Amino acid sequence: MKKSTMTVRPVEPAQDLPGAAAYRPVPPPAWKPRTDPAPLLPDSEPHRVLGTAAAARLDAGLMRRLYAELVRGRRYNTQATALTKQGRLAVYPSSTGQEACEVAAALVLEERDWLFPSYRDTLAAVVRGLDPVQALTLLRGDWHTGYDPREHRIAPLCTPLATQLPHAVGLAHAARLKGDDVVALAMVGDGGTSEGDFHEALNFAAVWRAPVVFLVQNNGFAISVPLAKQTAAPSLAHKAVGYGMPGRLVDGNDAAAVHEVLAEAVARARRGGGPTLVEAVTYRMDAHTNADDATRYRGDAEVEAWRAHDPVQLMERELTERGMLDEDGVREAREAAETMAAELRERMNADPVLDPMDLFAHVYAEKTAHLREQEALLRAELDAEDER
Ligand SMILES: Cc1ncc(C[n+]2csc(CCOP(=O)(O)OP(=O)(O)O)c2C)c(N)n1
Repeated sequence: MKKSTMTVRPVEPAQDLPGAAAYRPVPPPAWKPRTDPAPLLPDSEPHRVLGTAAAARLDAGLMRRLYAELVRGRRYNTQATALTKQGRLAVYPSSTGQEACEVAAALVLEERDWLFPSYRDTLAAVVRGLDPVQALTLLRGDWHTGYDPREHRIAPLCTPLATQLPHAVGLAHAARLKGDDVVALAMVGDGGTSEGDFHEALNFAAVWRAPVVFLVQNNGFAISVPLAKQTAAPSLAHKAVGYGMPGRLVDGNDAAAVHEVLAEAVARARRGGGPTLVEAVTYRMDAHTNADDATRYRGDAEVEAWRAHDPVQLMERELTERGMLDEDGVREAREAAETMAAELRERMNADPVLDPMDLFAHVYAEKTAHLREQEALLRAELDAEDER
């Protein structure tokens, strides 16, 4: 065997190295004393208002509005789910059980602010004032989002997980640069927090102190994946600390608490204090969508335990006990919800008028030769059908 000619240099003792003095245990020159992350850490318990002494200071007008929207929201969810069974809606990711988050997120914003919803958040868009039929257009299977995002200041409902978050940060940062008084509120699920876009959005938001609020609806599952398989973090709100923003933990079924926490976060963002990550602990009562069977991955007992913590019931009970709501108030809210549902049913039962040529209309400024050929073929086919 050939002997190696490589010589091994003996390791020099550290003190002989140039600049060895810098190796002494002193902090590097750029090191600033670490600030205590405690103010950034979430509370150990989700913040609650309903059923606590704090409920005594509730604003009756705001609470009645929250209640009316919760009742309408629940009815909107059951109606939209029914429409999937009648073949009038292709898919519906229900927010039944999560109405407190949806309603509070919409009501906490000013008209000039922006909402960045995910596919599960059509209810938030409706509460913000969007026509329910427009809100369901995409889920009905149309090629467009159904509404003008600029007119309503509601970004398109995002199906690719967490992609709405960097959009929200970009818009909020741009608004700040322009001197516009705008806050962006972005909604995402617990599963969405594992996406790279979540990380990039929160990092940029904190570095730029962008006026943005991130609302994570921790509803327990990403389709069939439970939270315990999603993350090892003590809570999703803890993730805020790593980015340098406060993390807040709130009972996501307590509409008063969610509204309070989000209002504080929005106010903080508006006065230049930067972003906040809010984790709302809630539960998805229905399956992921009408195409999912939740009984395959969770038990009835768990669902029933959450049914006893229903967001509509929690609010109704509190307001009734405090004399802020009487039988007439309950009936009025339910009647208004029924009227909305009947109108939604009727309008969704009408066949939409669709032009198949739209398929070619809005993707390319200049169509490719291939697309032009397909367009001509379809045109000829439709004309031939018209003549028949
Ligand atoms: C980037 C990306 N990956 C995967 C999917 C497929 N997908 C659709 S919904 C979903 C689960 C999302 O769970 P979560 O973020 O907790 O929101 P939830 O549906 O519970 O509201 C997945 C993985 C997707 N839409 N986008």
